[in-house]
Amino acid sequence: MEQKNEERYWWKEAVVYQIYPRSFCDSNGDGVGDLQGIISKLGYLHWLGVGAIWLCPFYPSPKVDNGYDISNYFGVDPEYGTMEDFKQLVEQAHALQIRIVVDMVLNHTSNEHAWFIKARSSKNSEDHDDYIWRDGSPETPPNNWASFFEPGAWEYSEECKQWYLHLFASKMPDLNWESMRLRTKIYEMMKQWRGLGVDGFRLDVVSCFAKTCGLPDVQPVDGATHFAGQYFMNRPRVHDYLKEMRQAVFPSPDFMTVGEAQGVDTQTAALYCDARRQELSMIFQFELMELDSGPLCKWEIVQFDFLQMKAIFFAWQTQLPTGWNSLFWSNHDQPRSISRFLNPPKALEQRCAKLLALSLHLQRGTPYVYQGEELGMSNMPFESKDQLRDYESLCFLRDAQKQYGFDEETAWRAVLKKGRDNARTPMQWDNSPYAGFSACEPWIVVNPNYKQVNAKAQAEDPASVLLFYRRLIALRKTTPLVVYGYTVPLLQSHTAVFAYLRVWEEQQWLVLANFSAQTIALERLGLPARGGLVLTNIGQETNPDCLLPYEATVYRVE
Ligand code: TEU
Ligand code: CA
Repeated sequence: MEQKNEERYWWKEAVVYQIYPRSFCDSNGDGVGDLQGIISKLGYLHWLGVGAIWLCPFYPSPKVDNGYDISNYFGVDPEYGTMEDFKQLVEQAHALQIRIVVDMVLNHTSNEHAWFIKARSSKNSEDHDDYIWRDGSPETPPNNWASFFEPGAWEYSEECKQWYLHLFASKMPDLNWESMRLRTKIYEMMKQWRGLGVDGFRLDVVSCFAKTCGLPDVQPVDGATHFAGQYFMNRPRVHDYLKEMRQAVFPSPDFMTVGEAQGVDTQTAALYCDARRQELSMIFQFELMELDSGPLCKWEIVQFDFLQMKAIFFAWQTQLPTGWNSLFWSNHDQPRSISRFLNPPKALEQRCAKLLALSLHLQRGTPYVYQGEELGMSNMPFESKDQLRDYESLCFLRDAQKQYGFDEETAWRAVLKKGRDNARTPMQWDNSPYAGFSACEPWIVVNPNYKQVNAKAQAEDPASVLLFYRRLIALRKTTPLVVYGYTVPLLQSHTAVFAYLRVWEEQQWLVLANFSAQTIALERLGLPARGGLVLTNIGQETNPDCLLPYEATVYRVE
């Protein structure tokens, strides 16, 4: 395996910690997380060893979609603090060698954004073309597309007597990226955030900016809803926009950009993050996240297939030679990974959380830790839909029967398993009331396991998930093999063990992870000889000839 000399950037070497501000830490006792709360936890993040924070939206918003519906792109929502707080956050994070990545939601705005209010006021307003309008009678939408959240993707405006497109909520109108005038306004805004010292952007829904002109009806494939992804995902024009954005806003490769790219495979991903194309540093792909979704929608839950999971990991490790991977098990849109991928017996939950961490963080790419994942936080046992806050889940419960033919019980079980609120319950800091997140009742229920699962308890427990993440992150900092080593897939057809080599110059590490509840003998599997132990998730001596249930171990190869 020849080792070409890598272009080295901080964003290849850092672990990124994702913060959902609303649920991270409440500093002023109103039950909602805020920027000062994040500032108060920078010491914890520095101690954990992360090199960057990705902040989910904290901009002014009516919060139909908890801030992904932005009403002012350059500001701080009063619930989260002030611009002064943001500047303080950047300054204090930088002082601790932690970089700041902010979320840019550029596919759509809130319907309360000044641009939309002007655009909607009249067909002749100069901002009208910032959005996607179609004529038509108020009874008949321009086409049959469904939105990600609702049965239809069009809303009629009585003001200008036209329909507007919304791929998400009806109060989140899509921006018209065909308009040069709009793109210029967007780039100016992005440069303002650069001016405040941010080190990177996470680009929301980046693969959907370009829509097929004509916006034709979609022919629903048997059973599937009117999902029109072929007309708005990964259209060629999106790369023209990203090249233009790169030159206008972040020409330097040292500035990090990660695009949320639904619908990409390794080939289409390379179009976004092949360094020679001068677009993005990396992307989030969703092949793994869609593994337990049926053809109908994410709510049609199928048992995820371990061999398919390995095939996806190995494809992304080996088929993106000129790009760079992001590595993640979860985020604010996904259920908690420990509940979703393993759902182990209670006694083994801690070992399983470490297995997920080790098997991901030792791959080639930039790891993302979603707040609470480092504690092994798990899904919330919601008791009623009154406890839900997420627009996507509430719409689904309203429409499940009509749109998918799900009965109430099936729909509720799907929300428990995959609803986004599972990831949005308050961060569990300690075993004081409300888990140390807030001094008063938070905006969303706290997971009742906070008395056992919390950062304070784990910081004092040598066998905790938290200290294991800290060791993994430290490994990445001190070992070029972990960052730049090549991945060699092993045991691709083994139904319990996920195994791969990492190769860097003369060094080789063997990563072994047993995703089953059985002990697996290793002798006859043709693995390289196990040398010195690097790290393991079992709190006892490892036996190089077998893997205990859910054991994950890294050996040097002699
Ligand atoms: O997510 C894009 C998106 O498609 C998500 O809705 C995701 O696929 C789905 O929720 C999986 O269940 C981005 C943001 O991450 C998400 O929080 C926003 O709701 C959405 O865009 C609109 O901005
Ligand atoms: Ca607060």
